[in-house]
Amino acid sequence: MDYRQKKIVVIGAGLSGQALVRFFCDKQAEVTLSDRREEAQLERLDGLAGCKLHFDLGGHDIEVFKQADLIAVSPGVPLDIEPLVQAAEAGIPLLGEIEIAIRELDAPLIAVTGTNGKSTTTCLIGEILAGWQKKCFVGGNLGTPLISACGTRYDSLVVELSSFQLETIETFSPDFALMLNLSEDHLDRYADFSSYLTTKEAIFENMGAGQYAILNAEDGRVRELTVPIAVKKIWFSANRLLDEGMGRRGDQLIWRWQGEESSFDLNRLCLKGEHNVENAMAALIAPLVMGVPAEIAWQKVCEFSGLPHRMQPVSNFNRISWINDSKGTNVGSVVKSLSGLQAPVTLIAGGKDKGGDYAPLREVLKQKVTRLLLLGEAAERMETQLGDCCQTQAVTDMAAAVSLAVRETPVGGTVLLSPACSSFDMYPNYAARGDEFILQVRKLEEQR
Ligand code: UMA
Ligand code: ADP
Repeated sequence: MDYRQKKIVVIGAGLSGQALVRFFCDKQAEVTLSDRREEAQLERLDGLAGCKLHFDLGGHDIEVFKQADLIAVSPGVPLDIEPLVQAAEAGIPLLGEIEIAIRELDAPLIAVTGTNGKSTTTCLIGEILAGWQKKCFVGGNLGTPLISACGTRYDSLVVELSSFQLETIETFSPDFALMLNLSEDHLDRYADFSSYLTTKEAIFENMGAGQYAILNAEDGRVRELTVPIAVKKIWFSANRLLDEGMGRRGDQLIWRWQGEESSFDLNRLCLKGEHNVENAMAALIAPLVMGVPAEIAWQKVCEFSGLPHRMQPVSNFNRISWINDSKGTNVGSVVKSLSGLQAPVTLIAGGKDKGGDYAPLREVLKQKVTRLLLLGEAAERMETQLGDCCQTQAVTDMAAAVSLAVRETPVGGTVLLSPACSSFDMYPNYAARGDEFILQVRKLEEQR
């Protein structure tokens, strides 16, 4: 696309916004960066070094928006904010970061979505393709914006997509689209669960012949949502053998495709937990269809020991197992994380309330959790919905949570940070929250 001399307004000065500014500056556009926050409140703008641009900070100036040739929006910016509504009424085109990027890129594209397991699965696919000596871009919602891939030649692109990013796609059409699972999330942005599901479904909207949907056969919502899509479906099931696709027999994964069968021994897998078996299965499929030899693919999956902030073992201080699952940012993920642990667990949860129902946690709380410590804005609503399942207490901050946890968790027990909420009420992101948990545990170790 030719953006020379075009007036582009980039909204959001975070990771996506800074990468967009750099992209448009390189294309010699006239760029304005707009953010609702004042300059002093912004995180570092390191990504903008060397870029010539205008700023519209401390709010969005509707006049600036109305004079734009294009508005480029970051995923965290809701499309119904007043300045965007007015700009749309004035006929100003709007594109999201993913759509802008994909119009410039031309390598085989694997897109990963679903409610949970996206980052782990995206990284696994990246590891497999890198092991096949392919130059592979791995990013998206995971952390490196897709737009930063523009200008470099890649053999393949592996992109994690959130529902926010899927809201603004227009022509995006991946060669492989993975839908891992679907449960309630982001109800602070969507009117209801069904609007969230509709957004997720958009991943398939431009797909057609020669492309593949990789789907979880054991997730009823995934099955239902994908009934109408006209793309070749490849299923995976962690519970049973499949005639075609990735199934399971005991501790073997069985891949059946085009009359051939290969098997993968789960005993070699480094990753822990049933949810990671699902992620590993989902991750293998696209590379195998692309022609990666089964042994290379499995070797790379088995070597992968997981990402930080996802069921990350932190310490065995006081003979308690301390686990950081700060990326457990919705109810579905916390159910999975707790299911894989033995009682007694002290659970540290809470944060920014996304407006969903906490009730799906009730059963697993009763089985596994003896102490529930609640942080942040969501504490009150969580206590109301869950307070009768186990002993529950609101705490002011992570230091208080950790010091209570060490006093009240018995030897042999587990302290799990898995919030079921986003972090933005108290931290810049989930990683800062996880780091704070680790820091507080390290302080305990030092005090001893
Ligand atoms: N802002 C405005 N006006 C608004 C709203 C926000 O100016 O009305 C500004 C904020 O003041 C802030 C900026 O927008 O300065 C932040 O933009 P952003 O929220 O899009 O954040 P980025 O740093 O660009 O990060 C985004 C993703 N964040 C979100 O979707 C919330 C990152 O996913 C992603 O890694 C990154 O792009 C690169 O692709 C994080 C995330 O929390 C991990 N994702 C959610 C999740 O996984 O649950 C969807
Ligand atoms: P996402 O990128 O979708 O948030 P991650 O791979 O970062 O997913 O994992 C975040 C958390 O979600 C994990 O710590 C775990 O609690 C949970 N999780 C991971 N994979 C799955 C899965 N396949 N099904 C359900 N929960 C999962």
